[in-house]
Amino acid sequence: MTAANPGAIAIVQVDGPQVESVLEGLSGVQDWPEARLRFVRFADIDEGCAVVLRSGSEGLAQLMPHGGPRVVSRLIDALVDAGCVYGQAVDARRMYPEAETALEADMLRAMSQAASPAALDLLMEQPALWNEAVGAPVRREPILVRSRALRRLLEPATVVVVGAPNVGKSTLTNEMLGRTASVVADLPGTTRDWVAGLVELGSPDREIAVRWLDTPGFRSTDDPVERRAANLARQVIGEADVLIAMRDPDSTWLDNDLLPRAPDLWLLGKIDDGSLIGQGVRDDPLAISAAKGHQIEVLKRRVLELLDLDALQDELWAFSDRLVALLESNDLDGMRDYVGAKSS
Ligand SMILES: Nc1nc2c(ncn2[C@@H]2O[C@H](COP(=O)(O)OP(=O)(O)OP(=O)(O)O)[C@@H](O)[C@H]2O)c(=O)[nH]1
Ligand SMILES: [Mg+2]
Repeated sequence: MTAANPGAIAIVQVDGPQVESVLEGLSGVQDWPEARLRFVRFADIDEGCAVVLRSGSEGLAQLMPHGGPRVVSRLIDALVDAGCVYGQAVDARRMYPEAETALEADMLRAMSQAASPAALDLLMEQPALWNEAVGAPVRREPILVRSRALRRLLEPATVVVVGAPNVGKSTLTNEMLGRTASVVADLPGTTRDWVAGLVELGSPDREIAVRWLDTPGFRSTDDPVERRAANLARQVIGEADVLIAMRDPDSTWLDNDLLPRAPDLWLLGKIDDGSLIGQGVRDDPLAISAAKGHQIEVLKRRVLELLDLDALQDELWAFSDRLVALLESNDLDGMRDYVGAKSS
């Protein structure tokens, strides 16, 4: 339940039949009447507030340690040692008792976790769309394919920029991030580590977040620091959903064997006079100027196209693991139940 960023106070929720004994084991305090907020020590980890909100077979407790990631992760480890199960396994209907259907509960959970604002409108449409859809035979395969692309609205896609040193990768990353995240210098080999940030693509009313990664420039070198940087870059390229190759008018493309996979989009940087445009392929790269901001909107659009997120409409989205499983197994009764369709 903790906010995605490090916060002052985290909330760790425990639910199940024995929340009191879990709290007792962790804090040494024995008496846990419902709704009494107590200030306790959480083993040797931290101190903070804890409360049992509901006892009994559907017990619910909340622990409020300091929000540092290390504290939270140690507390979770201690809870797991005490027999708790961590993770998304928790039924969303327990988290959102106000939801009328299982689908609606999962929708609320997805909305609370979505990386992209554009996910919200689309998620809100899902109860009505699915209710309508389960009345007739559903064409499963296209929905599953589409849903894999749309999943990137919940967990952001990763975009990685690679290229020789000094071609302007960090300048482009800074332009995308709208702040100075990467060190820019007229000195090849400036970036020694990868730098990442969330970039909003899409239109103002349909913002789509992607993780944008700058990498150190590659080249054949004996310098151990640069070599280490290149190895790091190769690691993050493996995670890329979109791989962008970049060069400038004075340099050539990276050797293909330096990269673990082929790029999806080819950029020619430092075209400040806007004299070229280009298609974005190797022989005809998309010409941009990060310094002047030329073609940056085109670049954003191309990335969204590659992710298949450029044209969102009100469409069926198997946004939860449960929906995907029901579709894959073609369980129509289970689907109607999940969607809460009125039986006819
Ligand atoms: N004229 C012009 N100069 C640019 C542009 N983009 C980057 N530069 C300049 O090119 C130089 C290198 O830019 P960086 O962004 O540091 O290049 P890089 O690819 O990150 O370099 P490494 O981190 O060393 O691999 C700097 O002097 C930038 O100011 C551009 O669009 N136009
Ligand atoms: Mg750089």
